[in-house]
Amino acid sequence: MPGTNATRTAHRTCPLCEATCGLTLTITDNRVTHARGDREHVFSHGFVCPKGAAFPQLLADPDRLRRPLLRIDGTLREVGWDEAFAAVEAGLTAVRANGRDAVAVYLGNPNVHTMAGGLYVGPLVRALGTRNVFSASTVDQMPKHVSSGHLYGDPNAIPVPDLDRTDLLVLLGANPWESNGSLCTAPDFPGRLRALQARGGRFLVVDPRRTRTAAAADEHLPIRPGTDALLLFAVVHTLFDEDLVRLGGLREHVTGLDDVRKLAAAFAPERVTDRCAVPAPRIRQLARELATAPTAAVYGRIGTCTVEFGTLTSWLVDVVNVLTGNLDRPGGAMFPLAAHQRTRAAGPGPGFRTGRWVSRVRGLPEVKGELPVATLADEIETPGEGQVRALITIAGNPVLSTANSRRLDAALASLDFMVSVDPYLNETTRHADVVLPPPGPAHSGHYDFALLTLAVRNVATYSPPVLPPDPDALDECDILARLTLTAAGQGADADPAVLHEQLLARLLTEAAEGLGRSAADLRALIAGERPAERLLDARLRFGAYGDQFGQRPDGLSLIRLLDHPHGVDLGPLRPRLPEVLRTPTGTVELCPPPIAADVARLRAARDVPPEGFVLVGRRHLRSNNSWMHNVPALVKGRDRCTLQVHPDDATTLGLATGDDARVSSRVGSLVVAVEVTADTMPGVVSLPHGWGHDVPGTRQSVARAHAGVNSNVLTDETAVDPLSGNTVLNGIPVRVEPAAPAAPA
Ligand SMILES: Nc1nc2c(c(=O)[nH]1)N[C@H]1C(S)=C(S)[C@@H](COP(=O)(O)OP(=O)(O)OC[C@H]3O[C@@H](n4cnc5c(=O)[nH]c(N)nc54)[C@H](O)[C@@H]3O)O[C@H]1N2
Ligand SMILES: Nc1nc2c(c(=O)[nH]1)N[C@H]1C(S)=C(S)[C@@H](COP(=O)(O)OP(=O)(O)OC[C@H]3O[C@@H](n4cnc5c(=O)[nH]c(N)nc54)[C@H](O)[C@@H]3O)O[C@H]1N2
Ligand code: SF4
Ligand SMILES: [Mo]
Repeated sequence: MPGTNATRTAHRTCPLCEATCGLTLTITDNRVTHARGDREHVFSHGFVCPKGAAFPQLLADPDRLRRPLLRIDGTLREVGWDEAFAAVEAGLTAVRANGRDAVAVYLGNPNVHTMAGGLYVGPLVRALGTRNVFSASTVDQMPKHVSSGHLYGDPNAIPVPDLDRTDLLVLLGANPWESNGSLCTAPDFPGRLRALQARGGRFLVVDPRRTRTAAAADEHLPIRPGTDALLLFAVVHTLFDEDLVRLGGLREHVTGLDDVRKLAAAFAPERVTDRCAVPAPRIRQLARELATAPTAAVYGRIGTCTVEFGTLTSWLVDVVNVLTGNLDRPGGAMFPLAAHQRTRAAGPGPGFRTGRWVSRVRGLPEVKGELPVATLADEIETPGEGQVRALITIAGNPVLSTANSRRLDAALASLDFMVSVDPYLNETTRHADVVLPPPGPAHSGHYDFALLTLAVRNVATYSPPVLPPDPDALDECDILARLTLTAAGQGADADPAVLHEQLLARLLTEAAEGLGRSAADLRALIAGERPAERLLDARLRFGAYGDQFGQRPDGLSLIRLLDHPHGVDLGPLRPRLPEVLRTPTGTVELCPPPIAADVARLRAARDVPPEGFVLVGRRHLRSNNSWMHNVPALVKGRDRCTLQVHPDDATTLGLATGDDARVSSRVGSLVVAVEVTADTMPGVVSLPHGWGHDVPGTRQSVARAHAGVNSNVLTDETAVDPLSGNTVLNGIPVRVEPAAPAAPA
């Protein structure tokens, strides 16, 4: 309203990485004009990073799609929602004539940052009834799920390091100074590690590169990429060898200890040191430090998951925590309990299985209901029954994010039909026939269904939308609901409210049984103006801290969270064994047979001498995978998409900073500017992922002007961790040479 001062503040959880910081937003005339850290937030206490501070620029991005796009005569044009959904129905129906598996789905990372992703992706996948479900999980953390599935019987029971209370933290392949943490929700992760040091504790970093995290650490142990499983097995070996195993209170909950001891016999520190480049005495000392610290936690992330032995490494992280008595105790590695989760009766469970079906072309096992994205191109390209002919992408950019992306790019171009739910026309969505853009995050409510289950403190925050809906927009929950109803054969014009109520009724039926009340009674008590809010209210009220629909009046509910815009603190993590276990024995099964069976492969690798260069990735604080390079504040400054090369290697190769190098792998080749730095190990070169924005047909003008190169042109889709199907993205054998060799004299 001109002439009136329409400025207000609102609070919202930042959805841009896993740290879940609270933002305080300034809103002027229904525009978010400023963002800063919410000083009163119970978890982030005012912390904000440059991405959170750029929230207003991200929302205002003129390249963001505001209306659906439909391909008409080869050109994407803006259309209304009804026309877009009618085209989706026609396209899917035609392809599904070849069977349900002909339609594939790819679920990208931001699904863990939206309520729509948390609540509606599951129903959509079920309605599609396809086995061709792919996600960013298999270029990320699937090894951790497999390890947890076998160890604890629940692939989502992932222990997190108790950062705020530990005395010794060992980080492998994680760089929270840039990433702000992952599979460990901890706003201001760096501040928490500085606090650890300030209270007399220490942290060590195992990484082939001297990252900012490594530089801040008490010690940096450089390691050859892909060899953390050897290092950790040598730690396990030492713990047994030097009689340092102390299960403490875990004893009654753990089985399989002797089997682990036998497997570890082959991995004495002296046997692995040549391969992993960590001195044997240092490995033995590390084992002693972990065993004798009052409390300690080992934590591994991208550098331990996206590698040749991803599942073995992820498993060994937890094995070390168990053997030193640090699993499930304060200061060790603990299982969070989020407000929307429920505890359950302790006792044997069904356990965890993978491979209930296998992929059609390569026979790769299903894990958690999905197939490895490394085989998506195979499924599209290979003719025969079950061939993928249509794809739905939701919040994903696999053309930049997954291995051998040139091949996937071409495969997407060959599809009969493609739909993307995405706010940008980018490297992936430019192949779509229909693009369905969700509104920006200021228009949607926020609760972190995924990330709060991984938080280093039990907290709960709900942020309602801070701006009213745009009349042309469709909430992402409604977009996914309409897709679900379309896939379920109810028609493109079916009312999404039908699905919203069905999902709520399902939750309330379960709660009603648990509480001995009627679902209708509970329905009458549900609060929330929007579908996602009502589903959240049901989960919170029946959850571990819930008001049980009035039976525990001081318990949590949506209303309670709305009354606490800075979040509700539910306290430090508490021990959860044995309640959390779902294995058939009801114990931590420390030596699961499928994992033990993979140890022979590691033993064989132990003695193979390393040769040539290997490529690893890296993250930068101002990036977020592939999708935030269109925000001017986040790409300003010097070119970040460089190939880091160690000075000794640069000399041998005849390369200097600023020179162009050609990097080639089994699958592809690219040219990139060199940055000579001692921060990377000799023999290891590093290139960030998520760049390469110079392809035709996208609508991201800022990103195009800062294009960079796509590192996944080099990663190999045939290299996967066999147990999880996770792609190997770190430790890629590459050749490096000057791009323009000097003319012969
Ligand atoms: N070489 C190499 N490759 C990697 C990695 C690596 O370390 N090295 N890391 C891997 C990891 S850990 C991950 S998680 C993957 C990520 O892989 P992807 O999830 O495929 O890629 P992103 O770049 O995160 O793409 C996110 C997409 O979501 C869209 N988006 C943003 N917000 C929303 C929203 O609210 N709703 C919807 N519907 N869409 C939205 C963006 O426009 C973008 O298209 O990349 C992986 N690729
Ligand atoms: N700023 C920013 N933040 C992000 C993201 C982003 O793109 N940018 N992405 C988000 C996502 S989706 C994720 S999954 C998280 C990832 O969070 P992190 O895992 O903390 O992030 P990375 O920076 O990829 O750290 C991986 C580290 O592993 C090292 N490494 C590579 N190979 C090996 C190896 O074989 N062994 C060992 N020990 N180390 C190795 C690399 O040098 C790198 O320093 O970050 C999230 N946060
Ligand atoms: S650290 Fe993550 S959650 Fe916090 S402000 Fe930055 S991007 Fe947002
Ligand atoms: Mo990720």
